[in-house]
Amino acid sequence: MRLPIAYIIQFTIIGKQGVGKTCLQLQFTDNTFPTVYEATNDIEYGTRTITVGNQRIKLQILDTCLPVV
Ligand SMILES: Nc1nc2c(ncn2[C@@H]2O[C@H](COP(=O)(O)OP(=O)(O)OP(=O)(O)O)[C@@H](O)[C@H]2O)c(=O)[nH]1
Ligand SMILES: [Mg+2]
Repeated sequence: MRLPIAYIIQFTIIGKQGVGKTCLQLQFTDNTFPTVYEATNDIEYGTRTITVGNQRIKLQILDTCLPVV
């Protein structure tokens, strides 16, 4: 039987434009690397569930275009 999700942890990736935020997110959640650069205009969202010990943890990753000051 599949273990229930014990925790949900949300991460927000921020950083200057073009530093690789979207690539980092897609590599982590989809195991893909975009071949064409396309600037993020809003917020993208991906998830990945990992198991630590006997607990399943869902990681929610938000990819943003928030300005960094
Ligand atoms: N060499 C190298 N290039 C990378 C890496 N990660 C991303 N890039 C390249 O950097 C460029 C920008 O990547 P994105 O992931 O779209 O960057 P971003 O921070 O999401 O950009 P914005 O959405 O415009 O803020 C792309 O041309 C990627 O191919 C890396 O680890 N190494
Ligand atoms: Mg982006």
